[in-house]
Parts: sequence; structure tokens; C-alpha cells
Amino acid sequence: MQPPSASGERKYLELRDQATRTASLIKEKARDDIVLLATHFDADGISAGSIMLSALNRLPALTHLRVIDRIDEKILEDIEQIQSGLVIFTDIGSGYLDIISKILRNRDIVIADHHQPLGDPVGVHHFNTHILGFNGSEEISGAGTAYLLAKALDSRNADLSPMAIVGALGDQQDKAAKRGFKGLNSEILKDAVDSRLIEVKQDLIFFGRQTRPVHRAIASTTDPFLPGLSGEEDRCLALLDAASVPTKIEDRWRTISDLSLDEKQRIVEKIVAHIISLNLKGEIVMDLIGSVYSLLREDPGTSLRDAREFATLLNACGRMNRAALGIAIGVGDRGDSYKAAQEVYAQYKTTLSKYMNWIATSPNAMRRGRHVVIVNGNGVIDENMTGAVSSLVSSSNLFGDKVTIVTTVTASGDAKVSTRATERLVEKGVNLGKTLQSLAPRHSGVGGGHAIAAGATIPKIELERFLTELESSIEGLLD
Ligand SMILES: [Mn+2]
Repeated sequence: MQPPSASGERKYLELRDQATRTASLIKEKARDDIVLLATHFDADGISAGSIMLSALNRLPALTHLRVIDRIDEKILEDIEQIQSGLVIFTDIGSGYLDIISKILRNRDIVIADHHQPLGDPVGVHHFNTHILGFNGSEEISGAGTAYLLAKALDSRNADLSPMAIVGALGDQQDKAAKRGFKGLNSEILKDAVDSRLIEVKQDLIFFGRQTRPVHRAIASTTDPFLPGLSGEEDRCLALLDAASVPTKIEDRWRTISDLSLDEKQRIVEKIVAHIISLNLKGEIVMDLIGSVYSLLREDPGTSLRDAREFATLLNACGRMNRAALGIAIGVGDRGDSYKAAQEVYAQYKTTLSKYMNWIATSPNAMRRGRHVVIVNGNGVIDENMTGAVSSLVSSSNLFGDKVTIVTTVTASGDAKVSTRATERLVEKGVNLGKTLQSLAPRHSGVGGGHAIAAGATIPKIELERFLTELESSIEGLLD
């Protein structure tokens, strides 16, 4: 970390100051009242909730936990019905300040979030790094924000730092050179490395690098998406053969971590050649080499040892309606919880590939505009999976550099919209979080998020008009 500049220094002091103030409020309220913790259901949210729950349990505090997929008036009214003196939101809330302060006006409220703020935080203790001048989309996650508060509650909570790294990876914030972190995330990583909880190495970033046979690890990798290899185990086997990399030693499958440097290099060369043969740019392969984060207290050979895989497991739990299982793992449960989470992950993969096949084979599932791809998942895609599908379609780059929009209808009959941009589109000025924040209320809905990834929920009857306006507002930015 570079020495902070003069204004940087003040920014850091203010951050610490605000964390300390928010932490004392939490301590004071938790002494004689129930705390309600509400966290977002994605990998970052589950990590954030786990960090905050661990910190509250250590106070000790009596905590009631809710994992939520969104905020709207109904969810807040439910929360209002639960007896508690303090409501803490993690990884969600900043985009909904007005309805939160209105509906929960009789409560003390803490919001620890990194999403783009909207509205007036009346009576809310708003701990959002954006406000203090830190870019929440790039340099700190919801889990990181929760971690800063946890550390302000008790410096011994520094042992929760690995979960903040898991959360940041869940939100794909490893965007500095060689899949590294920047800003506050790198400070948190320093905590984890200094306490010997995480080790960082430069290596091939394939999914399951310590747990899966090499060909399956390559086939399971979708970030970056490797056309012709992602999801194609047979082709990955053929590639290993062509690279003269043995897949087994005696009867045991080898994993990426068993390979020599030379073997890894041969694999990379073959992948580059394969990508170029498809007329694609070989550079995406560079994203396969970079920082690998190992959680040193986890068993080698389990998918919790690798922080990226840990995040993927939590993400699967959230998306498959098993968020509580994710929290159990996040606060340290192993054994049966770990086994159950692996089963959930397998189901999640099956579900996701079913959706991807459906998109690939149903001409009516999708509409392509100049700058958008719209997938209409009504009746097919589960409401909790739209974000995952949208990320996968976007990272697959099958439709070029476009904004991906995935819609479906929720159990309560609303339309849910998940959007993803690419880094290049964000550089050109696309800010999906801001766009959905301003557009959704005009259609009686709510929306928001990050520049690169955002979502909205609106009445179903408004969907077509909403999509038309969304598309033309993106066109307005890019044309
Ligand atoms: Mn987040």
C-alpha cells in the first residue's frame, strides 16, 4: 500500500472515526436489546453477514439474522414486525435510504454497505465507504465494510479478515494488476496475511485448482470464460493430451497444484493457441494467471482452502435458497455443513447450465439490440438466479460488448431485472446502478447497485416500457 496523500490521510482518519462511532452505538444498543441483522444473499452479503454475526456473538449480543435478496417496502415491513432495538444492514441498504428511514423510523439503524447511496439517511447511521471517498465498486466490498466495523468493535476481530477477502472475491473486486486488490481491500488483505490466515501466490487461476482433476478445473472456469473449453471436459482432456500433460499419477487424478511450472506453461500456450484459432484475442488468457488466495486454516484439498472457491460455494448457497447454510460456513461450521454446501453447489451448477442451454437453444428467449442483450426468463429462470445468469452471459462474451439484461417474474408477481455491463462499457460512462436507481421509481419500482452490476424490481405490467427506456438510456450514452 502506498503512503496515503494528505487528503488520503484525512479520508482514512474519517473512516476510522466513523467506524468507531458506529461501533459504540452497536455496543451500547446490543447491551440490552435484540439486534436484527439483515444481509444480502450473494457471496459478498453472506460473507458480510457472517463477519457481523461473529462480531456480535463475541460482544456478546442476542442477534436475529435475516438474509434478504432485495429491499422493498414489504421486506422492510416484515423487518419492522420483528422485535429488536437495533437493525443492522450489511451489503445492502444504501440504495434505499428513504424507505428504510421511513418504515423503520422507530428503530436505531446501522447500514454497512458499499453500494451507491441514494436518498436521505435521516436517523440512519450510514457507514458507506462511498461517502468518505472510497470507491465501493472497486476497492471495498460489503464484507469489507462489515469487517471495518467488526474491527472497530474489537481489534481481535482481525481474525475475521479472510471472510472479507472471500466477500471481495465474490463481488469480483480482484481487478488490480494480476487479479490483485486495491485500496481498502489491499489493507484488509494485509491484515489477513500479517495474521498468517491467508497466503497469496501467483499461479494459474483455474476453478478447483486443489480439488479437481486438471481437465475438470479448466472446464469449470468461467471467469474468464474460455469458449470451447468452459464447460467442455472432453475438449479440455484433449488439450492436456496435446500439451503432453499427464492427467493421472497411477490411479489418482492430478490437480493444478500438482503440476510443474513447465507443464503449466505448456497448458497456457495451448489455451492461447486455441483462443486465437477461434479468432478471439489471446489476451483474455492473461486473466488466468494471477494472485491465488489460500486460507491457511482450511484443509488443503477442500474448496474452502481457495478464497475464490469459498466465495463460489457461498454464492451457490444464497442463490439456491440455502443462505443460512452459507452463513453457517461463514461463521466457521465445517463437517456436515460443508458437505451439504457441496451438494448445493452441484445443484447450482446443474441449474445454471440448464439455463445456459435454454438460452442457447431457444431463439425466443433472447433479443439483441445495438448495445443490449435481453433474456426473457419468465417461467424458466428462478428469481434468485437472474444475477448469476446475467453474469455468466456477460462474461461469456458470446454477444459482444453489450449490456446484459435478464428478466423474470418473482413469486410475488413482480418483474425482476438483473443487469451486467463490461469494464469497457463502464469506462465509456455506463453506470447501471445509477441508471436503475433513477429509472425504477418512474415505473413504481426500486433499483440500484454498482456501475457494472445492478438490479431492479418493478410491477410486471411496467416491464416492457421499463426495458424500452433502459435500452434507450444506454443507447443515449453509447451512440
Ligand atoms: Mn456486495
